[in-house]
Amino acid sequence: NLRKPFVAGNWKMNGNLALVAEFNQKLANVKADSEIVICAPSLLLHAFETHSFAIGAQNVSHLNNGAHTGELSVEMLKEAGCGYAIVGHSERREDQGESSELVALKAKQCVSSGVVPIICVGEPLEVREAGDVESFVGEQLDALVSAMSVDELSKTVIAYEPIWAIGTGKTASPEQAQEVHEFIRGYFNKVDAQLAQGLRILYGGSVKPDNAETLFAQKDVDGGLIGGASLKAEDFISICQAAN
Ligand code: G2H
Repeated sequence: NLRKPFVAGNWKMNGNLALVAEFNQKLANVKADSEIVICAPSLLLHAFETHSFAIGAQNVSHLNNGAHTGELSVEMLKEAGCGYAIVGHSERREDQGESSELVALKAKQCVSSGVVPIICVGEPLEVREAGDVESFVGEQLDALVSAMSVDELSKTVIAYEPIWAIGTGKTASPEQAQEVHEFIRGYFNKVDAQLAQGLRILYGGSVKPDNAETLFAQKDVDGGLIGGASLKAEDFISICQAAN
């Protein structure tokens, strides 16, 4: 397998300096063959001691520095030690009205500064029930392919997060996840075969220590984006080890 397993924690709007200190201590000697990233609130990033894992942001501006009140530029995040940034999480697509076109610009901005965007896609329940998952996710991917070159796309990570599985305790079955991951890889295969082979596609949505291994064992699942379970060091560590 030429794709190195990848596990990213998404703390969302949770955590504090005490939790960072706990993670610094408990993750210091973790042995895992996967790439491990913690995407914490940006104000906490400075406090991580990143010896055994990397850090990432949960959002980034698509613009350079300038008159954009409240935004953080990719260069600022980079200076804070970020190697990664989540873009287009469904919570932001919903709460902040981020369009797929904007998400693509954010991803492109990350790549231009050498930050790896973790680009989230995924369908709501009514789309799944209507049998339209592939056209819905396909449109989210279309926006990426129109804005980015093959070389740029090769410097990204994709996360498939079915919205009905996020924070609900309902996980997609390994077969449901594999089906969509295979569709996503197939989509990129039509763009460029080498791109598709190397692209890491993560699954996100209620991943826990007891379901991680079977999810990660699927052929096209290269790791996970972990929300709730990434807030407990022990759970997060065992999920990281399940990705080896
Ligand atoms: C999906 C996931 C992390 P959770 O949003 O991005 O969260 O694991 O809590 O469902």
